[in-house]
Order: sequence, then structure tokens, then C-alpha cells
Amino acid sequence: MVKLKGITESDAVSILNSDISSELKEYFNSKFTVKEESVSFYSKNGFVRIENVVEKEFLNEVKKIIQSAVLIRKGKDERELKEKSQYEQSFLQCGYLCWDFPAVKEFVFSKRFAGIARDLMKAKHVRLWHDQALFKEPGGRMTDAHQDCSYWPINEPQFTITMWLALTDVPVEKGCLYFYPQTNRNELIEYVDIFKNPHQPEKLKNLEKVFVPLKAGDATFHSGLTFHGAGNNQTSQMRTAMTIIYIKDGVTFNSADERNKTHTSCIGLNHNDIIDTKYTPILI
Ligand SMILES: O=C(O)CCC(=O)C(=O)O
Repeated sequence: MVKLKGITESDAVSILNSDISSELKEYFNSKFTVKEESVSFYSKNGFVRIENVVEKEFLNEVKKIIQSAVLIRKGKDERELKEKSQYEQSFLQCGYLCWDFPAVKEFVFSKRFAGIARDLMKAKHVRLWHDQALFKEPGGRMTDAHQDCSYWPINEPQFTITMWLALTDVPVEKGCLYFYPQTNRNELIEYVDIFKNPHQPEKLKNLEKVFVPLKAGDATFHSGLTFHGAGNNQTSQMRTAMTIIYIKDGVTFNSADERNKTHTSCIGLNHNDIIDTKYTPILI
């Protein structure tokens, strides 16, 4: 049974039916200045940690909104962790929340976050690819190492980036992310079937793995090419994280791979079309 501390389903409904505060709305559109050293670290390593993407005073409201949406999506799931599939034991995954919940849309459409993604990718404009909450239950298993772009039908994977925002502190023992630095530079994409049959890619065997613990409000940004995963959750608390995935405006749809050709964000597109659908608006 999915339970979130301090929040019931009726709280969740009322939080999601209320307007977000005008202060938070303004904050979502405030500018975050990305340091030059973060841009170069990201270009070189394929990931970067950025502190205070959401500052303390706004964090509680953001957390309540995202937790409420997850509770509405998953609250009816009565299964214990051990009854779930291996994949579901890695995280409670809730995608495309912004299209169901206006309060989440305010968060996902934030120019503050999109501006960071734009600056790190050195893009002119970025579009939304999709959002997803990724909560790891107490006792939840590790997330196997993978490259996000292997699940996405995009011809230019180097222009995809994920913001992974910690809503509560995420130390190593709670299942923070780990990255394989500079694997964004390897052109060869390898599909790891994290859903049913994960394997450890041979090319990662002798590579250094860097764990990146976060304080609540900090985020990592990683390229769709960068191999990464997460540790298991050894604590008795839920690991709560929210992600937004961005693409550079102008990237194109690749329908060649049968596994990915029906991706929701690319609905109605033909092979090599510019990705510009109702799910992928320009955010900044
Ligand atoms: O949250 C996790 O455990 C994994 C996250 C991840 O793979 C991603 O955001 O791309």
C-alpha cells in the first residue's frame, strides 16, 4: 500500500484543487544563474549537481504538490514492495503528471528550471520531453545502470537532459543517483532492459562510478547519453524525487526502433520530423 508521511488522499485532492501561491508562481519564472563552471563540468562529464534549484522557503509547497499527485496516481495500489515486479521495486514511477494536475504543470513549465537545462545544453530554446516523479520506497531496490536515450526515439540524444530534483535529502543510503562520468562522450548507445532483464554493460566494468547525494532542493542534471543508476533505499523513509526531461528545440523523431516508435511525446510524427507536438511545447 503506497503511503506518504503526513498526507492523506483527501489532503492531496484539496492541495491539487487549490491554486499555487502567487509567490511560488513568480519563483518558478525567476532566473537562476548557471555558473560557467557548471556548464563546463556538464559538457565534460555528462552530469552536474546544482544546489538550491528550489530554495528552502518554496520547497514545502513544491513537495506537497508532487507528493499529492503521486498519491492520487498510486494510492490505490495495495501491493507490498515484495509483490511488485523487479522494475517497480526500483521506483514508483508517475509520468506526464503535468497534463493531469494544473499545479504540477506550473512546476513543470517553470522557466527557472528550463533555463538551467537550456544553459547547460548551450541551446537557444528547449522543449519539454516529459516529466516523471520517481519515488523509491523504503527497502526499494537499486536502479540498474542505463542510458535514458536508449528508450527515446530521438536522432540527437546529445541534446536531451534530465533534471532530477530531490524533494527531501537523498543521501547515499536512501538511493541517490550515481553517474559514470564522461560516458556521454561515447557515441555507441547500449540498450539495457531495466524493465524486465537488466544487464551490466561490459564497457562500464572498469569505469569509476560517482554517487551524488543531494540535499532537499538540490538537483542533478544529466545527459540522455550518460550512464547512470541509483543505489537501493536502505532507510525507512520514501525517497522523493521529481524529474523534468528537456530536449533542445529542433531535435528530430527517429521511428526506426520498433520499441520506441509509439512514444507519447512524439504522437503523430513521421520519421525525421522535428519534435513539436502537444506534449513538447517550447518552455524557454
Ligand atoms: O530515480 C532513479 O532511481 C533513477 C532515475 C533515472 O534513471 C533518471 O532520472 O533518468
